[in-house]
Amino acid sequence: MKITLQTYQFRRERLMAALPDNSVVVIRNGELAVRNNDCDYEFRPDSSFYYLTGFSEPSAYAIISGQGDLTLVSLPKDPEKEQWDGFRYGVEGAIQEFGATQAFALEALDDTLSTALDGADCLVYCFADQMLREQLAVCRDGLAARVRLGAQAPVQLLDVTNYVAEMRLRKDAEEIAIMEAAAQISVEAHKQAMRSVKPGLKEYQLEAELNYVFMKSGARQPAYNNIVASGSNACVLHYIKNDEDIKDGDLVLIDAGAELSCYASDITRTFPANGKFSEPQAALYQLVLDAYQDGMKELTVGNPYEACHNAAVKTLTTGLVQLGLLSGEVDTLIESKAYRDFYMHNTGHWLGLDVHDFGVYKLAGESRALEEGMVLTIEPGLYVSEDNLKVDPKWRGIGIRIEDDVLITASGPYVLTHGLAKEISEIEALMAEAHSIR
Ligand SMILES: [Mn+2]
Repeated sequence: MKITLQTYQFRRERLMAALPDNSVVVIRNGELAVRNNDCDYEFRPDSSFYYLTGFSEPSAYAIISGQGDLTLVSLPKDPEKEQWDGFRYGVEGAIQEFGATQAFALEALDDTLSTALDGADCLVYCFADQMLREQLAVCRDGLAARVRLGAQAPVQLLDVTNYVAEMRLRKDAEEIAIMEAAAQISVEAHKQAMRSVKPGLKEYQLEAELNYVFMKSGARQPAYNNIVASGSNACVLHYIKNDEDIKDGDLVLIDAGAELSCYASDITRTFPANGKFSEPQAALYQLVLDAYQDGMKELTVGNPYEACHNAAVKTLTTGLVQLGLLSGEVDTLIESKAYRDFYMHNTGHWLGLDVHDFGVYKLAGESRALEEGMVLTIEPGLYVSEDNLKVDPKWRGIGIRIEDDVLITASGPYVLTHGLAKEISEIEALMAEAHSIR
């Protein structure tokens, strides 16, 4: 599954059409990062760079000008280096394989930037990219110093971030196909985890099942660090140590998603280590599931983004009162955010090339309306701290989250992560079946 060259070209054309006349865009793909001594982490391209070029080598720069013309600056062909570190496209490959109108070796970066900026009115780059910011400042100073020789530095600076974010927010058919494929790999990984869990395993031994299914299915990496949290570890929202024993009677919360062609998926499921929810676990679980269902109803075209969260909060708060974890009037408890003792995060986020994808959530101070082609997560949860002495001890240390990936369509929410058990009866049945086979 691959994005076509025409799509990358079309994206660059759309970006340039959104920018002022005579703009030049400069973006950078990032550098290899050292893990230890002479070992690097595997390189993962910058999401926006990849979105506009499809080029995934480190140390690369893209200059976009005119109607979307691409100039690529990248590591040159070098047989000796390639013998050790692997293939490089080089100048020829950049033109032939990526549709660049021009390409240069990295050593020509300064001259290439200088030529590209000279005479442009508006320089567009990622303001948060400190290294690029400094390189471009040196380049602009160089042009300013040569003004009597006819050089002309751009006078306007614009941050590219929100322009690309708006484009990335609405997914096209190619992206949706990849995201559904990534989502379905994650569904299989979560099923595998539910089937193989048993008390006595280390959390990371269960994590191994996820990584096995991801890689076997064609996804080389998870989209983010796998969270495999048993018992009260589930109350740590980004728990990634994953090194404790899974105990009989624990719930296990897994938040993990495969990355495919740089697109993320993001699923959370919570299930009992021994295959059977206890009564308090089931009561809180059902409440989170009700909040999920009520939030899902709000994921329709034209509805504000925050409607899903508000619906989930209302359901959760109402249920917390009914179960006796909170006391008072529901509206007052929502107003005072009393639910935040048990539910301290939002009910979702944009999903795409980044797991927390680019894109603003408000426009002019108002929650933005959902549109066809947007992809977001829905992920209500409840987390009762072990130290919460205000609630009955039976609730303490329970952490639950249920999360799926949703595409907004004209006919309602479409769950990309479809087919994965989430009802209590479905989860218990899937686990019982696996136990009987084992
Ligand atoms: Mn998420």
